[in-house]
Amino acid sequence: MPLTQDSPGAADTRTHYRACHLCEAICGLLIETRGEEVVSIKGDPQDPLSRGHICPKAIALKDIHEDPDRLRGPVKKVADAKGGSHWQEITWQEALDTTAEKLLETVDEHGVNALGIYMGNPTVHNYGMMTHQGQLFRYFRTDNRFSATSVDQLPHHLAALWLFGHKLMFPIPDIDRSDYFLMLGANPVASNGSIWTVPDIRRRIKDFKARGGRLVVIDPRRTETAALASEHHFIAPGTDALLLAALLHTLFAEGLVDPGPLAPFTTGLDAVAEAMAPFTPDFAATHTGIDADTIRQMARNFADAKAAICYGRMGVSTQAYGALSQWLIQLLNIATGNLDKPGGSLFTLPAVDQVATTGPGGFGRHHSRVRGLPEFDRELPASTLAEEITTEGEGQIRALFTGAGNPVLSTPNGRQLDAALAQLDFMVSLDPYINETTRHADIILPPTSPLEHDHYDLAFHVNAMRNTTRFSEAVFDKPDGALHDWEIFQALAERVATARGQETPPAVPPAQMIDFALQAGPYGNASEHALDLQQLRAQPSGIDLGELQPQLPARLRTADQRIHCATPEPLADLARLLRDFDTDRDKELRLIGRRHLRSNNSWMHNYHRLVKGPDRCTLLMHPRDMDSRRLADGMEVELRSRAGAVRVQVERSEDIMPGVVSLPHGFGHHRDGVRLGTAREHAGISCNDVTDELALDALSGNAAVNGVPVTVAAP
Ligand SMILES: Nc1nc2c(c(=O)[nH]1)N[C@H]1C(S)=C(S)[C@@H](COP(=O)(O)OP(=O)(O)OC[C@H]3O[C@@H](n4cnc5c(=O)[nH]c(N)nc54)[C@H](O)[C@@H]3O)O[C@H]1N2
Ligand SMILES: Nc1nc2c(c(=O)[nH]1)N[C@H]1C(S)=C(S)[C@@H](COP(=O)(O)OP(=O)(O)OC[C@H]3O[C@@H](n4cnc5c(=O)[nH]c(N)nc54)[C@H](O)[C@@H]3O)O[C@H]1N2
Ligand code: SF4
Ligand SMILES: [Mo]
Repeated sequence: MPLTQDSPGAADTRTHYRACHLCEAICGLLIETRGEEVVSIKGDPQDPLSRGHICPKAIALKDIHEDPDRLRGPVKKVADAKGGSHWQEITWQEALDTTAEKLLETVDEHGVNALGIYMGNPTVHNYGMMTHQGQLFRYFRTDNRFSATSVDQLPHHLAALWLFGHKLMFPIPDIDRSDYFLMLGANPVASNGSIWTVPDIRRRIKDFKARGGRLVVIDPRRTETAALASEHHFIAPGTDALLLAALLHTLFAEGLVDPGPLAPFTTGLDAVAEAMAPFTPDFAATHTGIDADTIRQMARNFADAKAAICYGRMGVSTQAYGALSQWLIQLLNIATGNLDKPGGSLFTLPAVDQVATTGPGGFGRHHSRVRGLPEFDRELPASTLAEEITTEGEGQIRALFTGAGNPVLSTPNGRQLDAALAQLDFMVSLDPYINETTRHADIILPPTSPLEHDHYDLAFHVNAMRNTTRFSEAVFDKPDGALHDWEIFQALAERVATARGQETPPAVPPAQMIDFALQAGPYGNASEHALDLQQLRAQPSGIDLGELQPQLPARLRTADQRIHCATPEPLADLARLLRDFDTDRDKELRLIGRRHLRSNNSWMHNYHRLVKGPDRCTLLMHPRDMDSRRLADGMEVELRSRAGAVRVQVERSEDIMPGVVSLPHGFGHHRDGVRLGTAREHAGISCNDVTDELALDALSGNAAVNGVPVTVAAP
């Protein structure tokens, strides 16, 4: 229950059960409050998934709530006499009326595609944004929709759609029961896991190894995760598809392919075998930097393990062969019978089952106007947003809606987008901060703080390594006059409907939708659990629904409930891979990213306890590469690509592969008008001022923010 006391004393201290929504690990928290103050934040040992785990970011929930820079009410940009502008507080009535009017005006005058929409990552961490954005956007069926998906997990969705028939059918690594784990391009010890909700990963890796499990990490950097691994191999950025194809090549060549129980409903492996023929371990060795015998042995170890996992994340998704790599990863799991097997990778059965309740997703049904890039799930690649704003003609974006996103810092060639946003006729942002992106808005609509609304992890139970379910009440009452994200969507939808002479959509709170979905779900009315919201409210640490279970073929959403391995799109993409690596590649340096435990994309640099300490926005470079360029540790260097250049401090490191440099993303808070006081003191520079909007995975349209060719020199 939310707090209501006016004059709290020590006796009024209350403990709230709450999910941390900051990352995909969804840890259970115990938050102690006294009146309006958060007194302490601890891990909830009773949480069946996180078992008391917590990371330093959770404490920042207090900082977010109390941050004086966080907007408490809507603001509009007003021009000054001197040609500048300032922000003026306005009423919700004015903010919502003006926004609805401007959006309608844009589409009435210029057609529906004149409206662009960009939704950022925190959308999936805030269930009201997921349940209610459709209330508004159904009135604006624009082709120009964008999200963080296309700088992130788009290849995972495609592999899931192609092989299993639904964009959300992600195979989840069952580390607690596994013997062998091949991990590519992921650093869960820093990220806490992604498309793999796995709180307390450090302990799980230790337990896995103590049981004799072998963790093999493939990464151009010796990461925090690599440091815990049984084996770590450097790999040249963007060459994972060659390694994965060579692993499959070896399995086929040595008769190690055995899909086991998957065989009766799996087709197309013969065609895959044929397609893998040119991808020998020797070919892969030349380009990846991992020698051929090591690759062969890796394939044998994978096949020999009682239960094995192949998993890849950002490093393999956001690179030139993202979709191909994710498809090959699942083929390895399938070909060795490790899919749908305890200790391998399994599908979840979440209490609110999005696989059953959302559409499967589609690909390439329309293309972007300027560059002809394919849509996925009705969204276009974010790398094309700037040119869709600046290129004149029918369908040019003139008004933009952004929600919970910061594409100026998070999408390739952010500087170009930064300039493009300035030329919009109208921009509105649903966001609590004036950041690098929202500073361009005409109106900012700030929602309630996270602790002021209730919470259900609609997205992350789908990706979790154990089936659990949990509902969190709001910790604090909503302040007078404040609106939740979902209420803002609802209020805008009501105005648009009224203007269009249509019936206003009913306002059903997200919690009520979850109640319906729980009852209709796999543990609902038709099951012995008979779950509903009331039960979840009564057990705020969460309800354990058990380990992941084999579910195939019943769970498959392909038309004939089979896995068709010979997927035409990635099979055809193998020709591109072969062609690209047929000749010796240029010897340019390659830029990759990196994440830090106390950071979260672009938006958590405003909390002192998360940014204090040494500057983290440095360029890691191998001593060999520094010496050949006569660079000294700590020196300011110029990092340059086709798209742009930045000055950054170089940091000497043996942990990075020679030929590779690494820079975190999400910094660059120095820009004019950004109202993030603490972040500006640790401004750093934006990695995405160097990444290239033309560097894409040609198959999926996903941004290739890893493996960008760059030069580094003394300025
Ligand atoms: N070079 C490079 N670029 C990358 C990446 C990389 O590894 N390297 N990673 C990519 C990835 S994986 C991602 S997901 C993207 C992220 O890209 P984005 O989603 O565009 O950016 P975020 O930094 O997550 O922006 C979060 C914004 O949401 C707001 N916000 C937070 N919570 C809420 C809320 O509850 N409601 C509302 N309305 N707003 C909220 C914050 O104030 C902030 O403005 O960046 C991508 N960009
Ligand atoms: N602390 C913290 N946690 C986070 C986030 C955060 O910003 N900070 N962001 C959240 C989000 S939105 C996401 S999507 C997840 C991401 O979760 P992860 O994918 O686990 O995190 P990253 O650190 O991006 O890991 C990518 C790894 O790929 C490596 N890499 C780069 N290029 C290549 C390549 O070509 N091949 C191979 N094999 N490896 C390569 C990088 O060195 C890096 O170690 O993290 C989430 N959790
Ligand atoms: S690991 Fe993620 S979910 Fe857990 S406490 Fe840290 S930020 Fe929150
Ligand atoms: Mo992400």
